[in-house]
Amino acid sequence: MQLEQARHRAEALRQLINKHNFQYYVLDDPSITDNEYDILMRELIDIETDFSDLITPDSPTQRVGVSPVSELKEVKHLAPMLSLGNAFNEDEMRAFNKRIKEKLSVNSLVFSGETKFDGLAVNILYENGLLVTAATRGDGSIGEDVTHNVRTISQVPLSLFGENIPHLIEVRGEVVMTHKGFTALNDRQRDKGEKVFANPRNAAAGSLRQLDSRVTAQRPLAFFAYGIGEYKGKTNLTSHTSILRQLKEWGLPVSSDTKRLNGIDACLSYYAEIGAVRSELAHDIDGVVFKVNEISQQRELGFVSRAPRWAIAYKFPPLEEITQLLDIEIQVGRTGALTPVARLSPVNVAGVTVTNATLHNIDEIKRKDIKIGDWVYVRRAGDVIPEIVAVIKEKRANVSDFNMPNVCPVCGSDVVRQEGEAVYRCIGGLSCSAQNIQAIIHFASRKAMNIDGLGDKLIIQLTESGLISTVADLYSLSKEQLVTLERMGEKSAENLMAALEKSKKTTLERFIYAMGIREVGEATARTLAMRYKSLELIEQATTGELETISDVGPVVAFNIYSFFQQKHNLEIIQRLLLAGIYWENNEDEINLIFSGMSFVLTGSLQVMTRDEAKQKLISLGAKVTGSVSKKTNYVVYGENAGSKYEKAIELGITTLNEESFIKMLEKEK
Ligand code: JCF
Repeated sequence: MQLEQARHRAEALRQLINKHNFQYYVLDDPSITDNEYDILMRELIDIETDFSDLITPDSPTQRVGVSPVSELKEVKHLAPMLSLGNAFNEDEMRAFNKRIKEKLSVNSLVFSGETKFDGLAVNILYENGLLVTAATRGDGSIGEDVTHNVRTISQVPLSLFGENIPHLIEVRGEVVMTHKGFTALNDRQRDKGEKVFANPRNAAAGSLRQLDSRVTAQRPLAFFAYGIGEYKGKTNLTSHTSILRQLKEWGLPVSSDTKRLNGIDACLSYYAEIGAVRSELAHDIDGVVFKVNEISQQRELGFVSRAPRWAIAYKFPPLEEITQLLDIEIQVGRTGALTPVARLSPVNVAGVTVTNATLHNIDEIKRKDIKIGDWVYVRRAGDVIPEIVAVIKEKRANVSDFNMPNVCPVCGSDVVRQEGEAVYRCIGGLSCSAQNIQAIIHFASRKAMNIDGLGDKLIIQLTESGLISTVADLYSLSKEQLVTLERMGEKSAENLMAALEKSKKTTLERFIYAMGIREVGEATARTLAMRYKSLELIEQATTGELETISDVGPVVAFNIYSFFQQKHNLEIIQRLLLAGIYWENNEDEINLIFSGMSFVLTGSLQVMTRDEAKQKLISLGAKVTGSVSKKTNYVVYGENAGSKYEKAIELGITTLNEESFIKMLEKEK
């Protein structure tokens, strides 16, 4: 290729790639596939390898990082980077409102509201549209030069595009890390035996202040612009919201949660709205920033020390706190799996007192190097169970190692760990009261025997009072016994007795599922019921025979076989049948309503996935095929259904939209 030709092609590629970068990283709306993007990148890299003079500082190839610097140099900001005053409650917000209304002698005010990202503030200087330097906030006047690192953040444009590009502009924003990126980074760090970060903010800061930008390039950093500093150029920026709009038009990422707000009450509602969705956001935020929207009013208000009078951060409580790990206890589940649970010194995390955190399994404890007595960061993200993020090693003193017990803490049976499994199990089976309670809970559950009103708490009450010890005992309960329980009235006792009676009529598949055989879920239970049609035959099946059933592998076959080898289990089954549990012994009872019928699914379904619909149909005896023919009985179509739908119409086959399909399933239940 000739130099001139290469120059043109490289320029075109850069523009194209930068556009796709913007669509992907800023708008979150890519218009080409990753593969197509890679091909464009590849071509540009090839040209720049052949003609190194053509490499420009804003080339998208220049984001991979460069050789390490020896230290971070100092950079003086052209305009100082301000800090923000804080408000912690409504009164302080109203005082802020009153203060500025008086200063401006106005009756009403328009604010802008935005989420306050919990990351690291940076100042990016663009000259004639090109990224020149990027610096941390530092003390507000002088920061550290992190240009080499900020260049690796895909969201940050290396050159601005669009209209009215100023001769010079300082863009202010926050470098952050998503929760997802943070978790993945910490996992990688642990695997490599390197430092883990306590929270996304620290991880973002650590990543941004790297000397080696090739490391930064591997870190999942994001950037949001929230304002400008020094500015030289034509301007029509008269409000904060217009600044944000303009930044976005130049290709800078701006938070989508920004809102123009009329008066203080609208601000307070906005704060509540953001607070309600805070835990669902991809990034940590530590509050909401309110600004007087009009720039002319901002000028009039001015500053107190280093903070603008016209802005305030209304803070949220932190989602993460430090507390001490007092002990690690073991919970025993239905299948005997032992789960370690952290007992914490009670700590209030964003309004909720946290005393426990899940530790998942021993591998997790080892990975995070958690020891009893450690000081730890606990984090509450959304509704999920609180988690220990990391240990504060510096505070470690008088700690003890945690080991999985050799015997079950509930029943004293042996504990075993199968090869390749992370899980330890108590082998006590139903003689272990913990497993027994979970087994009864499973037995009574909706998809099993469906005993209405028999919930977890009541089952624990019944076992602890000695009224029942196995599922078979449920059917010998009397109303007189039930009313002796705390919080159990006449009416509730009667209801439970009726629910027990009603549950006696069941199906073979429900009954098998209710037994709680390990790894025998609804689907396997149904298969077994359809295949054998009788409990006696399943009881007598050998592992070899069971393995011939599709979806039943050696492990499940063994689980089924050994379940029925145990005398205890056979006795319970006997007692249940004697108590009057029954099902019809013929095929019809197994609800094969679509037996012999052929279905085709096409288009995208909204309520269930196509796979779920397929499983459901198969379980009801239908055949689900990929193409429409004269033998097809029904075509179920979702959105954007194409040729299969047309073919069905052509052949005069009944078509069902999703709604009618679901209605049909419900009617047939
Ligand atoms: O998101 C932020 N962390 C944030 C910080 C947003 C803003 O609008 C800010 C800020 C710090 C100072 N505005 C100023 C003036």
